[in-house]
Amino acid sequence: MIGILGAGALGRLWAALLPEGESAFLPRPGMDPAAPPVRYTFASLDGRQTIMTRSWLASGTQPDLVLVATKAGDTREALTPWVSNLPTKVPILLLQNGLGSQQAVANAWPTRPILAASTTEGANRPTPNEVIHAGSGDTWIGPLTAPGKNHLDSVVTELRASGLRVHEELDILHRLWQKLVVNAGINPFTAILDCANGEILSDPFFLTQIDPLCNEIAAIMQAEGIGEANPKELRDRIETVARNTARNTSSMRADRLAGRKTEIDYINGYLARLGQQLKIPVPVNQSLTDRVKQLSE
Ligand code: NAD
Ligand code: KPL
Repeated sequence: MIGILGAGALGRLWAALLPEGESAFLPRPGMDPAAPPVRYTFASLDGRQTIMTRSWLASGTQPDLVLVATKAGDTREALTPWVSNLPTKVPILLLQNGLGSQQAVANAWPTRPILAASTTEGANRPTPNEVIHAGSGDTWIGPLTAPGKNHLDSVVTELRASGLRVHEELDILHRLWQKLVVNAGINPFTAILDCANGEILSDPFFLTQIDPLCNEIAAIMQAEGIGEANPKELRDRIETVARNTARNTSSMRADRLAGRKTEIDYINGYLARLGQQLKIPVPVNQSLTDRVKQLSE
């Protein structure tokens, strides 16, 4: 049984696609164990709508894998009450965007099999009882702690039952960095300018900030040993994704519009903290972080 922690857009996507009866949501502490199951309408990529009924994990039952689908800022707190009762052999897979939350979990429980995923699947939840599988993508999974390596094969195999494209990635940190670059170069601009991804490309604010931003990120990646990072290549990658997802509302803009806390602390905020530790000036990452926080908090 796969336990899914976080019954939001991504958690409900996995619950909808994994074989029925093989996953259950992990209840929050203190939740009534007899709470009614989670019911929602799930719209597949082809637009077909299905009513899903997915239960909460019954008390006394142990999951054999935990998928953590909370926002980055909630992850460690959400996991804490579960980890103490979870057998040490149960792998924990973190699905968060950005960086910082994954390392916090791996550092808190280094002897547990902790893995992370980087996914380009897209799901959103326009109303509380509706989840849309908005875009198909790829999901790479890799170990964050040494014991995680022993579970990589089995976790990937178990999750392929969803029908999603799931791959093994031994250097998952590198993959998470690639996604971080794209999110750092698109998300704050769309949130600040309140525009779709493609619209940033011709905006004077983006055009004046993108090169200094990519210089900061490349210097941090170099110092952290995350492979070769050429500022021009980073900018090309950011602009290509912005063009390919031109009509999308980014997750950060969506959070801002819905009045939810954004994940800026794990995207540009993570880069700003790392830059300060490494004594690399990070004025652009810091000001983007401050501006997004002013807008949404
Ligand atoms: P979401 O806000 O829709 O879902 C998060 C869920 O976690 C919410 O239902 C919330 O109530 C729940 N939660 C918070 N604290 C909890 C706790 N202590 N115990 C149990 N549940 C708790 O967010 P999402 O869009 O599903 O994204 C989740 C993560 O996945 C984010 O880090 C996001 O960046 C990443 N991600 C999402 C997508 C996507 O398409 N939605 C794609 C890639 C990555
Ligand atoms: O991952 C994304 C997000 O919105 O968080 C991008 C790639 C920017 C697509 O919208």
